[in-house]
Amino acid sequence: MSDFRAGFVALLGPPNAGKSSLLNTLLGQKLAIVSSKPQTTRSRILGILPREGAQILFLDTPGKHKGDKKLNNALNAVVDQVSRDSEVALLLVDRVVGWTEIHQELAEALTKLRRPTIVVGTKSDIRRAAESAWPIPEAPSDWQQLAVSAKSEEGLEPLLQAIVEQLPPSPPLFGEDELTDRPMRWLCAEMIREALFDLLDQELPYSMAVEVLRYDESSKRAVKIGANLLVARDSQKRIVVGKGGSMIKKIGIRSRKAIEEWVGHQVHLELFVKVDPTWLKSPRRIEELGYH
Ligand SMILES: Nc1nc2c(ncn2[C@@H]2O[C@H](COP(=O)(O)OP(=O)(O)OP(=O)(O)O)[C@@H](O)[C@H]2O)c(=O)[nH]1
Ligand SMILES: [Mg+2]
Repeated sequence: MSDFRAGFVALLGPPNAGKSSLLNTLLGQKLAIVSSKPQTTRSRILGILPREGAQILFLDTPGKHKGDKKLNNALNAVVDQVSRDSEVALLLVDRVVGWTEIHQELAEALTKLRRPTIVVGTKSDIRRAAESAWPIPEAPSDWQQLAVSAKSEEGLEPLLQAIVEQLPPSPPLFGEDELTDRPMRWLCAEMIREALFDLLDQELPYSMAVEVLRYDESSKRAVKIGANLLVARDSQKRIVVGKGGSMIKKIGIRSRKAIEEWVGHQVHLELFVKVDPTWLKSPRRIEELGYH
């Protein structure tokens, strides 16, 4: 056991860099929700990967971004905290987009923290990505760079080896069968949020939150779940409910299927749309909803 290694590995980068997709692929299981819209992830998400002789504790983070709203502040605070708490950092660069101002900021912060950092070029399966300059010229020259694709799974094994080399000697920090520290209620809320990103127009999911109020496994037939979908305004409620309830029905079906797949059991899901103009403005409420 003495040469066992374990530690926290931060997944950092701007919105849409592919952090959550990479986490899911590395774990071989969906833990973090993914969408083509930026700023999908709102929380620090722990994903535990056992390896021969090592335990890698990935921390997915919200995309670092600019903006001065209360939610942006809370999300950027998560990024800063995870940067400080981790032993190794992965700085993800979407190879189609390249190095940005946000990468520069994150790189400077990581240098100050003296955090061992690996630059990870993502989405290498896309032709325009594969044709982009490599290694990324703007990244600090003493940092290792590795290209991966969460889709084709290329480059994952070398990345895992490089991470393990940087981990400190430590006994395992979590139990062997554990996947995450997030409770079931939170995972359900996230699955519902993913359906919102899939089905609703560009801006709306950003002003919405999901709160699972009931998670009841006492019935043999189905897990009973009740959740509130919070919107900021009446006009948004009308869109989420849809004509004759058509949209909320779609959201319900899509979320239920995702949750059933996850829990491996039949699910009875009840959704309520609730106007709550305050949640986006209250740091306490943002934390209560699990966005930390
Ligand atoms: N082709 C391709 N697309 C990818 C890959 N990885 C991620 N994507 C796509 O890129 C988009 C963003 O992926 P996410 O994993 O949600 O990105 P993220 O960095 O977690 O984004 P935020 O949570 O918003 O910060 C999604 O549409 C993904 O399907 C990849 O390896 N190849
Ligand atoms: Mg994400």
